[in-house]
Amino acid sequence: MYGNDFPGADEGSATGLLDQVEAAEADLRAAAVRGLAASGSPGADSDLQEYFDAVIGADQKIEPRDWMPDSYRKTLIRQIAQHAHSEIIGMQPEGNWISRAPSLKRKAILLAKVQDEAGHGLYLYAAAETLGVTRDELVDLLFEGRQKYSSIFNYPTLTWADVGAIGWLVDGAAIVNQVPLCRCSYGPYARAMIRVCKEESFHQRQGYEILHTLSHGTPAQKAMAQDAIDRWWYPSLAMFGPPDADSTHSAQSMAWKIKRFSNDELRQRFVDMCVQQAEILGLGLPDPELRWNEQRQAHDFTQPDYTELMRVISGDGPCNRQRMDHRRRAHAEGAWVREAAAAYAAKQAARAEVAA
Ligand code: FAQ
Repeated sequence: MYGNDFPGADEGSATGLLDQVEAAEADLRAAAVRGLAASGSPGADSDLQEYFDAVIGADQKIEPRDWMPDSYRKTLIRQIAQHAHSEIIGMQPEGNWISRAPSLKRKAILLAKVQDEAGHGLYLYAAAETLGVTRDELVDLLFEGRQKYSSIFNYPTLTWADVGAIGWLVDGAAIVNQVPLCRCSYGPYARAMIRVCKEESFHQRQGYEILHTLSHGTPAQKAMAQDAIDRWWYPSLAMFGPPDADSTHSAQSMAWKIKRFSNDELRQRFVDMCVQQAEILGLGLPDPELRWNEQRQAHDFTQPDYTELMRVISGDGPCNRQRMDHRRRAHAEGAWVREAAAAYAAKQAARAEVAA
């Protein structure tokens, strides 16, 4: 189970998703070369809103230097910050298993994976900073409860198989959600997403490989893998957000080409992708209603419990308090690192000034 091990290279498969990331990357480069010549650039008196709409309409990128409506900026800050907080808090459930991984090799892989998530958080905070906020401000907003992080990270990791289920299902859902974000209209977010998706695809494979190994091990190991999938399936489906009818931001975010597909469209895509992969794992998905619908050319499935999603989002999930306490503690304990880095940067800047 290494390398290009997911079956098929169609739209929904993981290999197909990686192809889509590469296509998005090529389009980003082409858009940069093409510039805005086609729509012209705004003169002193031209209508900035009209120019913004033209850039979005022509599938070009809005860059930090460009004028943008305040509500576009606020929506991006909200989504990118929530995404960044999720990557950092998302280190906790798997970090819980670094010291208990079953072998040195598993430990090294998991350590690298969790470090990657830290890196994703950093790219995303940096992308958010291009919109005129600082990382400190965003972290304060999280601590004050005014910004969110993904519901999924409020569930506990009870066994080693949960590390496999997080890789396969949580990183899998993250990729399905994030591949379209590689085509987001805001340049810095789209560029960050390309790198993040390439790494997430590796993460998904490592989770899948853990589950494959367990599923082909002893009956107890196979049962442990099945139990993990049973517990992570519906929370993973809920990651895509409320159903379209209840989604506050989708319509506007899609009009601005921040989001390219609705929450329900992406959830459906994820289910269709997982069914075939579960068969190859030799494990089941815990939904008796799951079946192929010939007419829709998609699987029918049971929706996650959206009341539970709203409860978890509002702070009442199994691990919300623990995650936030840990995040606060880690931030406080890391203060000396931030101070040392700032002192070093100031010293370097002073030296550069003397040399100039
Ligand atoms: N959890 O109107 P919509 C990862 C909120 S990264 C918490 O539909 P929108 C990698 C939403 O903010 C996972 N809150 O919102 C990894 C809004 O509240 P607000 C994170 C949620 O923005 C793997 C309200 O509900 N990924 O897993 C959730 O159009 C393993 C109404 O919702 C991203 O952040 C939820 N599940 O669509 C790391 C991707 N769903 O702000 C470590 C980028 C909804 O008005 C280990 N984000 N809400 O108070 C997005 O694509 C979108 O923001 C959605 C939500 C799809 C999450």
